Amino acid sequence: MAALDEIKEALIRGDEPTLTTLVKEAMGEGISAKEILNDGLIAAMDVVGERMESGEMFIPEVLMSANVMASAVAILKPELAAAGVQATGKVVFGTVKGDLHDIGKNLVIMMLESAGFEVADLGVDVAPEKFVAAVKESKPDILALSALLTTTMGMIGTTIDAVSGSGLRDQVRIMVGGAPISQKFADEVGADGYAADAGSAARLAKSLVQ
Ligand code: B1M
Repeated sequence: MAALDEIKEALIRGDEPTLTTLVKEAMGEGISAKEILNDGLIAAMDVVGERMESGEMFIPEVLMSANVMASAVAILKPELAAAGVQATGKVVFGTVKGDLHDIGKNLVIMMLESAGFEVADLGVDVAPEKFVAAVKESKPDILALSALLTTTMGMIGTTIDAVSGSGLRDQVRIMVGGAPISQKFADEVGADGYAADAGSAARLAKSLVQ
């Protein structure tokens, strides 16, 4: 679809004015927010990742695309959240220590909030002891851990061990996700659930609190 291709190109270029105009136009043409997100914005970030890996794009350009994506997501948010229901449970969420990626986390948070969860966002580069302190203090139903790097995914296991070590493991369900994470990895580190994307993360969270 031409509109989605144009959206992809504008995001890859980091061209915010064009991107926000195109996203609004696409919504006006009846393209769903979900389609714009998945087939436009997330698809574009995959291209950005490939170009980053091949050395065609550098960190400042990748950051520009990342920031521009946040503006586009803000436009989609009301429609994505439209299916929202009343409070479903409390979640403490963060990207693990050593990892600065937060676009995926923020999308998952948006979907959790639209599914009615109250979410405390601890941000990025969150140390295991900070997660433990937050679980102790906020008593969430779910602890949600995100990791985007193969070098930081092990920190998910370290964090779960820290929660167990503090005696809180049986008081909270733990869900994990991020590009290098799999169901097998989630099972190995003793998580209660794994989700591959923001939509399935919201479904998983609901199932964990039932
Ligand atoms: Co980085 N980066 N990055 N990066 N970056 C990746 C992840 C990479 C795959 C790119 C590549 O080389 N192809 C690669 C990792 C390779 C690996 O580990 N195997 C990589 C690298 C190497 C790095 C650096 C080491 C680069 C360097 O400095 N040499 C460095 C590390 C910094 C650090 O964290 N310590 C780095 C830095 C950065 C930027 C800061 C420039 C920027 C991040 C900006 C930001 O997040 N605010 C950045 C970006 C933007 C990317 C790519 C291009 C895009 C990530 C993204 O936002 N995707 C990425 C390549 C790619 O993914 N295609 C890449 C879109 C987002 C919607 O998807 O985050 O996967 P994602 O989230 C999804 C799912 O994973 C899932 O749902 C989300 C929505 O559907 N999900 C969950 C995520 N968390 C979940 C939690 C859940 C459930 C589902 O439950 C709790």
